[in-house]
Amino acid sequence: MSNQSVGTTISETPERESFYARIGQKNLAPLWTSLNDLITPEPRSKCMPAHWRFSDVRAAMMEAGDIITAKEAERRVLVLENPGLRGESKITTDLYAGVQLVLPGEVAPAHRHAQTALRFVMEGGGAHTSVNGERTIMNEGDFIITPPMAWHDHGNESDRPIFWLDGLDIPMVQFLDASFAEHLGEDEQPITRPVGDSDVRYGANLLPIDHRPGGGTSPIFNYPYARTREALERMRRANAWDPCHGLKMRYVNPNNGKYAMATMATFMQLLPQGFSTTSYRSTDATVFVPIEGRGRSWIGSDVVVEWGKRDIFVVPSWHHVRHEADEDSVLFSFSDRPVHEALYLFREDRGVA
Ligand code: 1HN
Repeated sequence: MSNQSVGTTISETPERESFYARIGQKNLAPLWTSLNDLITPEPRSKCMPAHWRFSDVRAAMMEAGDIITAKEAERRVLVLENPGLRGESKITTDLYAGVQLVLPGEVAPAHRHAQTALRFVMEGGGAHTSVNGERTIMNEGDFIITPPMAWHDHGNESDRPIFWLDGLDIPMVQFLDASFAEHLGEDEQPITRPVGDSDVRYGANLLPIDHRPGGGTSPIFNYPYARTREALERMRRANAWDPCHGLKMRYVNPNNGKYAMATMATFMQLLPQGFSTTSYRSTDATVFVPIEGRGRSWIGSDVVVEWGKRDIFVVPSWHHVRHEADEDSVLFSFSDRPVHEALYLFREDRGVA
């Protein structure tokens, strides 16, 4: 019963076909021919399990570095296109992801837009991004937020290339027809606050006495890896492993205890050497980026991804996933879970214990 489709298969007759053609001219269509595809018994997605090796992405990015500057491109990014959604600039049905390269001495000029962006630094360090008048230094493993309509520009004053993953809610904003964007007209925005200001102001389990939380985005815009990694390392001593996730934490907005961004959830998880998770599935298609370690993940019924440090892989909605770590492994991940939860659509299945 539960796996049965809503509606039945309708056979076509010449009379029906000619009726559909006639009403089509009046912008009308029968529901009974498409009901099965509209109301599916379980999520049915064009989004496919996918895997990008960092070595491939890095090589392509360095070639991109030879043919275009960050300034000319505005953002020198290679889009991670889900193989089931080619040409749509989507890594999942409602999320965008790309890998961005800023070479030493380059700038990516200031602009702002309605879309929320997350950055996850994959390789390099000592570059910076500025958000709303404050700079932060970007280091490997850092999770950095660009809130909606916040001016942002990036620069690399270090002596090595920096690569990071951009995750944006572009397809979601596109679906809602709510995109706005503008250029500042300058490479860099004016800096009005010292480096680290929002971290000390909002990231030390304290809030300014007259702080009035506004918007759905965390006021902390850089969650440094050093601190996240230290937390995971100290928690592992409790030896309290979740069978589905190992040790998995979510990044939090201190204003409200919710996710750090309104549209995207971010997580960091530790899988110790030799750990095998049990099978898990949830409605939020998830993008994983291992930042340490090596292992494999079984996705759905027929895909195995052998992942290493800095690879990227996708688990589509409602696909079972199971991870196995060959070394101590740390996996960053993000998804559209806040939207599922806000709309009471979130479901998860932790399997049978
Ligand atoms: C954007 O603003 C950035 O600021 C990166 O680094 C990727 C992809 C589409 C639209 C805006 C950035 C982007 C983007």
